[in-house]
Amino acid sequence: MLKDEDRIFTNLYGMHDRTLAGAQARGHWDGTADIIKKGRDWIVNEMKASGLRGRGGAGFPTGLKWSFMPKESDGRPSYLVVNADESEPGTCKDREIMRHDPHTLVEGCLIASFAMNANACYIYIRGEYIREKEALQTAIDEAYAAGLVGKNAAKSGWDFDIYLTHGAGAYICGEETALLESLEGKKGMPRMKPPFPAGAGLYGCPTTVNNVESIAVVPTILRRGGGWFAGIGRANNAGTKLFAISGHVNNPCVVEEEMGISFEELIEKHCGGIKGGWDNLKAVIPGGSSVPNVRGENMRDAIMDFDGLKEKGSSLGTAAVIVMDQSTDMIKAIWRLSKFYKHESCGQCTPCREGTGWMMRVMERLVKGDASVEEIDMLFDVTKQVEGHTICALGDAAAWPIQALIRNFRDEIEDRIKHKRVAGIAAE
Ligand code: L3W
Ligand code: SF4
Repeated sequence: MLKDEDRIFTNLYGMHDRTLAGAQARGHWDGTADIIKKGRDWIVNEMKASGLRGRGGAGFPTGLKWSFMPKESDGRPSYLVVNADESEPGTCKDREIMRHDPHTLVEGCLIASFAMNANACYIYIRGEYIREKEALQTAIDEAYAAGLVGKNAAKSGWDFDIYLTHGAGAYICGEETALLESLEGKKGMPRMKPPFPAGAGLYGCPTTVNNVESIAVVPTILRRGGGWFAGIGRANNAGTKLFAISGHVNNPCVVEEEMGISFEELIEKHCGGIKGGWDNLKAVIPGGSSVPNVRGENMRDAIMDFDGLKEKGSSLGTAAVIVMDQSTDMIKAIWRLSKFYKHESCGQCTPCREGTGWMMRVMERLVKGDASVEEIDMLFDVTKQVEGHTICALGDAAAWPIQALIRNFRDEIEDRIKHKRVAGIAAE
């Protein structure tokens, strides 16, 4: 359980003043120039020591990612790009940072950009996040007016500019290379990797793309020391983490907790328990809609970190915890996700373009029980042909929920087919 003094986001619920004055009163922007003056190597090493792993879904070590950036310019500028295109169903944690604690992000952008020799940072914010964009722009304007960003930012000797760009509502623009294409004014279609953005990113220049939460925790880590952050949670799973808990709990919420908290404690302490009690828990999607679902009875003792959820056959992902009780039609719930991924596929690679539509149509028939039992295995085979055979992770994201449905709820699918228990699909 996270101690109050270890909390990074002290205004997660917007109970306090989110302006620069309020942020400074809570300790943000304190000694920023001193951190920068310690130099790039110190910052990157401290980030490595902290054990921070990316908070956008993949969990890639942040300090290591920063170390891929060139130390000396080869004539090309370097960039930091912040991925604020939070669109993964169930995920709404970065939204709270940008709404209520935006200065954590702005200060983090300055320090991270300096560490990567970048004089400019672009924040790409989800199209639907209108109020969040306003809150963040206000924080950026305040920081410029106070000399915290701009020329000689925070009196550090480093010139730094920050730009906020609004997306247009496409999920795929949260994929880092599609985001870069969109920033360049093109259609948001993922690029082949390698080259990774650190080698050729925005306008072909060295670029690091980091999630909002990953950057917003940087100033506090550097003020308190990498060892402090590494001391929270378990080895390889360090730090505090924002969990966004939705669905059939008594009190859905976003909360900062210690990595490695048990699922039971997370739900009891912050959500007032499962609706109808633990026996009423049917399934959980623990890390945003892309990650495999887990049967309820297997979830109660789950350790909520990268390794703990891997042991459960799933993943921490974005730590968006979707709770489903016994009233949930699992086949219909996963069909709905299939529909989402089909809609959001950019269409440039065949297994995803054709596969997402094919999987959605079979799922639609399974919802109605209008299929043969043999088609369950055929559907599983198709998900395996999509998984790992596409340009970006959207193909995997479309395949994994269906694979887990078949593994965990095959009895329900077969029962639906055998008894033709028809469930309606509302027009959506
Ligand atoms: C240099 C190498 N850089 C990896 C970098 C790479 C990226 C990061 C992670 O997908 C996942 C996805 C969603 N040299 C490198 C290297 N990198 N090897 O490390 O890369 P990767 O490919 O493992 O993941 P990704 O493409 O960033 C992210 C999952 O997250 N997810 C959903 C996320 C949705 C949101 C949202 O709503 N905005 O975040 C949930 O689980 O399915 O698997 O920076 O360049 N050798
Ligand atoms: Fe586009 Fe899907 Fe291919 Fe990703 S996997 S590049 S979304 S078609």
